[in-house]
Amino acid sequence: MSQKAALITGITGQDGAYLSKLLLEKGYRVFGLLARRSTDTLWRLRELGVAQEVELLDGDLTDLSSLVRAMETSRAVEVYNLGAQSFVGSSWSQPILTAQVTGVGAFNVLEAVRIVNPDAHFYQASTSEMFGLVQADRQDETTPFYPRSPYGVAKMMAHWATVNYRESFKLHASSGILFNHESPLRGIDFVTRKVTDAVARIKLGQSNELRLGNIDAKRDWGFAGDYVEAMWLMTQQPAGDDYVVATGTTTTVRDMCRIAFNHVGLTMEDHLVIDPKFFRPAEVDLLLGNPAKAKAKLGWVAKTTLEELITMMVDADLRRLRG
Ligand code: NDP
Ligand code: GDR
Repeated sequence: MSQKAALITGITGQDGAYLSKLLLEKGYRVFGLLARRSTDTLWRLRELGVAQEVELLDGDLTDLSSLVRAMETSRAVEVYNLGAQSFVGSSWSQPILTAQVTGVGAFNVLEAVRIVNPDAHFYQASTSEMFGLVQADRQDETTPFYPRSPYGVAKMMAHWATVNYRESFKLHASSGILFNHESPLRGIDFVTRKVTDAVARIKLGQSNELRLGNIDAKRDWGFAGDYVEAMWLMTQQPAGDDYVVATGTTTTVRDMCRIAFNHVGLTMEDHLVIDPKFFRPAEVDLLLGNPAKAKAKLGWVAKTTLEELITMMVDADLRRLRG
């Protein structure tokens, strides 16, 4: 049997790196869309030892022609749209860019699939940010959406485009409504990695404080390595569908932070400073997912606890800072 090809947008991001590794291990030929940047963006792929094995194609989510070429060159039978302006905080300062990359970008990928290979199985990286303003104690596939950031609004467009292309054109299109997932490869702006990096620096005497915004917010945090398996399982199903992917437990930013400080024998209260600069114009107060459908239909469950995740990230930051 010939080797299956997959195309990943956002291959240089956290999830792109873990998904590349997973698909390579499964024997896929892995292609990735590489956006033009003036700085090196391949560090995550190198970190997981897959930078030489993936095949990178120049392109941008805002450029349909580059996506059509990427589909033609890769002959992909599975397409994972992970590319996005994914930092919620920046979406208030760059709402139009976020809409174009994160919202219209998904339409562009769907169009490229429809034009080049409508039989390809498509995965959209949707998000618990779409639930936004709390309307249920636990969110599942039936919970109404109420996005609270330009990022959440852009992701709504991408999500409904996915549903619509499934219904209009019979594409095998799935939307994974993933709750927060983290790893040592997480971008430094996101709160878990900001915390683990700061804790490691304080432990090594390179810094003394950590400045955060709203530490009362609650998140359902899992490990990115577990979550990319759910993405792949969705594209293997007989038909496309929507799935919530979460751990089913929630924790405040405060308690997540305490785990990190405790792990290295430091007291959080000695170093944590609340800085109004990091509060958001509108907040998502509580995210707590119900992954029952993913368990029942995909056989997927989260394997990593928050304690294991945060200690793994602190240890990785300590190793990195020690050089
Ligand atoms: P990252 O921010 O780590 O990665 C984003 C990726 O998108 C990078 O590869 C980036 O490329 C690429 N990208 C940005 N702009 C463009 C563009 N104009 N054209 C092409 N590529 C572009 O995100 P994650 O890996 O954490 O998340 C993956 C996806 O899942 C995202 O869509 C995110 O919104 C979504 N998501 C993430 C969750 C999480 O908790 N991590 C939860 C739910 C959904 P470059 O490196 O060049 O900037
Ligand atoms: P989120 O993740 O917005 O949930 O989006 P982030 O880690 O940025 O924030 C989580 C919560 O922590 C609070 N917070 C802070 N956040 C940051 N980044 N920096 C701070 O200093 C700080 N202090 C408090 C935030 O207010 C928030 O409540 C992530 C992204 O990966 C999205 O792309 C993805 O869709 C969602 O997760 C699910």
